[in-house]
Amino acid sequence: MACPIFLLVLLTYSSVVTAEIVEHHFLVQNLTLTRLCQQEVITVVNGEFPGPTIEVHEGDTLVVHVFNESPYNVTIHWHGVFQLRSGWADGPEYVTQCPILPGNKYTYRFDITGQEGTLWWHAHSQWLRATVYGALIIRPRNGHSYSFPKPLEEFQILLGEWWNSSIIEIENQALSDGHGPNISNAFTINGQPGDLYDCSSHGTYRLKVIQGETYLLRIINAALNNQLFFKIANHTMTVVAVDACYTNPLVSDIVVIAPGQTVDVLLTADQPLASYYMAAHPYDSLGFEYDKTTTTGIIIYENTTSSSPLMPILPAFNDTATAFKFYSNLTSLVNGPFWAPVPLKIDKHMFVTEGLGLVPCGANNTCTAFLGMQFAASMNNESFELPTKLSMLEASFYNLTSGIYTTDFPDYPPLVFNYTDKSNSLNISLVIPSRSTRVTKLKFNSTVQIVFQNTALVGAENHPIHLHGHNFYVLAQGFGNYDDVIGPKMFNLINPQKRSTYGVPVGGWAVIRFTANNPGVWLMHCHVDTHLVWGLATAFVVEDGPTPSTSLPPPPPDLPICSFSSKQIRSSNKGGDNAKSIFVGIETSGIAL
Ligand SMILES: *[C@@H]1O[C@H](CO)[C@@H](O)[C@H](O)[C@H]1NC(C)=O
Ligand SMILES: *[C@@H]1O[C@H](CO)[C@@H](O)[C@H](O)[C@H]1NC(C)=O
Ligand SMILES: *[C@@H]1O[C@H](CO)[C@@H](O)[C@H](O)[C@H]1NC(C)=O
Ligand SMILES: *[C@@H]1O[C@H](CO)[C@@H](O)[C@H](O)[C@H]1NC(C)=O
Ligand SMILES: *[C@@H]1O[C@H](CO)[C@@H](O)[C@H](O)[C@H]1NC(C)=O
Ligand SMILES: *[C@@H]1O[C@H](CO)[C@@H](O)[C@H](O)[C@H]1NC(C)=O
Ligand SMILES: *[C@@H]1O[C@H](CO)[C@@H](O)[C@H](O)[C@H]1NC(C)=O
Ligand SMILES: *[C@@H]1O[C@H](CO)[C@@H](O)[C@H](O)[C@H]1NC(C)=O
Ligand SMILES: *[C@@H]1O[C@H](CO)[C@@H](O)[C@H](O)[C@H]1NC(C)=O
Ligand SMILES: *[C@@H]1O[C@H](CO)[C@@H](O)[C@H](O)[C@H]1NC(C)=O
Ligand SMILES: *[C@@H]1O[C@H](CO)[C@@H](O)[C@H](O)[C@H]1NC(C)=O
Ligand SMILES: *[C@@H]1O[C@H](CO)[C@@H](O)[C@H](O)[C@H]1NC(C)=O
Ligand SMILES: [Cu+2]
Repeated sequence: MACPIFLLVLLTYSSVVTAEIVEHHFLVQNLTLTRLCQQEVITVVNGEFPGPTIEVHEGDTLVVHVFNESPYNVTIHWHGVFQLRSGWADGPEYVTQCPILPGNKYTYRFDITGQEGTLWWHAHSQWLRATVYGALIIRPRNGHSYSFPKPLEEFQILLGEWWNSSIIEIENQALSDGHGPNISNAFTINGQPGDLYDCSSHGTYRLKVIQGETYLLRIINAALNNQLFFKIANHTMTVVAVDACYTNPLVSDIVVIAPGQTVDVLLTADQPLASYYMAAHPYDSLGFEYDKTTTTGIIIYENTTSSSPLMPILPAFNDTATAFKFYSNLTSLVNGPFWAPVPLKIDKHMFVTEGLGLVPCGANNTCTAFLGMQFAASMNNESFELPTKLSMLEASFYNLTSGIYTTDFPDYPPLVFNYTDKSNSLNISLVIPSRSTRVTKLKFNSTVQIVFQNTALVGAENHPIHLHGHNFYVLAQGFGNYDDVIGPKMFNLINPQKRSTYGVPVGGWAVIRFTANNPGVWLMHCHVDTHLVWGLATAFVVEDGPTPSTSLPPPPPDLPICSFSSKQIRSSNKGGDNAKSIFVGIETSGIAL
């Protein structure tokens, strides 16, 4: 097993504050391992599954050299990291960069400022994040402490999803058949399915605790397509942070976690000496086919003599009431670090419907899904397509957006109808979205409020929406159609939870607010990967601010290229405004991108 090459360089030093450069080398490569009684070749980082944990302090600079030794195009996303003025390092393929081709490399370089807690990193190309993921832990900078009592030890609990096939084959097959992907064969805790699956109990994740002590569990949902219920037999947990934002302590016997989200909990070993299962299975709001299996790990009290762990009772797969209660009951710790009050003046209002749809069957596809069509998904009836000739961020930076994206994403749905009425589910005049790469341009530092309204088209479902480059406040949520008289009265403007991923309730709505303080191109999408490739996405182009310190610097020289012509554009780049005018010249002189 290869070890990550790890290097610390002292950059500055004072009595209170130290900022370091934390450097890693990520080799993306094949790994053959056995799960569920059979061998599988998967894509991983540094021969580890899950991948290496990155540990930094707030204020550090992270430098990760990614070498792609895998057979696939790869990019890495640093999920939840603000990437202030470092959008070139955000990672989603064709949004902020072209993919790193097999045999190539790219160095991600960015500062981690103004946030601490649990985040994670994952591939953001095809469905490779199924196995290309790991934890990214941001601890308070020296001299600072957590907003909660210091735990004895910290453990990360990475929840994942496993197929006993190549995930790329699963994806390709789903896209060409036009239906949902094959359901997974297992869920995993730190890469292990656990005792309830065949051939798996030898590897089950085990966590040792001492009676009376308190531990921090950093729970990450790295599953591709499933929200999860997570419980520990006979124990409650105290939530202290979500998505690297401190929360008021919330005591709960359950954690509900959507793909992309993180939840930090304190666990006190306050039960009799014994061993206890931690277990996770899906919260499935749709009710089509899904993986109904349960992954487990074991918490073992020191000096226990009992050998058979107690099993928690998980909620029913469709227990929306439990999911809603957990998701909506979180509030921010307003006297904790990095809190900023909710902006009260809104510069831009948006109302975004989201949900599934159907599009005509692709040329060589088989399309066994509804009405002989294939699945799609959309926001405001626009099904998002990634460009392939140039990344959107380069297009924005060089003012070469023609053929890459347009800035006319609608602020409101094109058609008003009863969004949550299930009798519309297969209404042919409503279910077929347009395909486009439409985005929204935002002035630097403008404030945005979005009402997300889930539809019942094709199937009503909870969609976990992730915004890159920003955290947002979750002001309110509910079921049915959003009512703009009742809704605002429900807003929590005092201590709403802050997140970068939020599950909009099935057949319901949620209202978020954020400040566009980060110049760049930022994807906003459903973190269910199946829905992302079907088009449940859009992006924000946040303009530069008035000063160099509020503007996006030029791309790093090793930013991967999509094609020869984008290389040509880059090679004549000297950076800055001068460069921009040169590229406009190239475009108007007719060089095809
Ligand atoms: C990695 O695995 C894939 C799929 O099994 C295979 O096609 C490829 O040759 C392997 N590459 C290397 C370098 O082993
Ligand atoms: C998906 O499931 C079908 C039906 O069980 C199976 O025939 C097919 O091989 C599976 N696809 C992959 C890529 O494993
Ligand atoms: C896949 O995983 C299941 C367990 O869910 C197992 O029963 C099966 O044998 C595995 N292999 C294949 C080829 O389906
Ligand atoms: C765990 O909880 C169950 C039911 O609440 C109880 O019957 C059992 O005695 C408890 N076990 C331990 C070891 O505390
Ligand atoms: C476990 O047992 C050993 C030996 O009896 C003892 O030294 C140790 O303190 C015990 N640990 C706990 C947490 O009780
Ligand atoms: C949940 O599923 C069960 C069957 O598995 C069904 O009886 C029940 O009505 C469902 N509940 C909801 C809220 O859909
Ligand atoms: C969670 O909800 C309960 C009532 O359902 C309430 O008493 C409690 O204060 C809430 N906790 C938080 C942190 O909002
Ligand atoms: C469909 O398949 C044919 C024959 O394999 C191929 O020539 C054509 O390019 C394919 N079309 C698309 C859109 O993939
Ligand atoms: C960007 O391009 C458009 C159309 O080609 C042009 O009108 C505009 O002035 C350009 N902006 C900059 C900053 O170069
Ligand atoms: C929308 O549809 C729901 C479910 O069918 C229904 O209960 C509700 O009354 C409808 N709303 C309006 C305004 O028609
Ligand atoms: C952003 O807007 C806020 C509130 O309007 C203002 O206080 C702040 O100075 C602005 N920040 C920048 C960098 O312009
Ligand atoms: C890999 O990336 C290159 C450059 O963007 C692209 O031409 C190619 O189609 C990509 N391959 C796949 C399998 O997506
Ligand atoms: Cu979704």
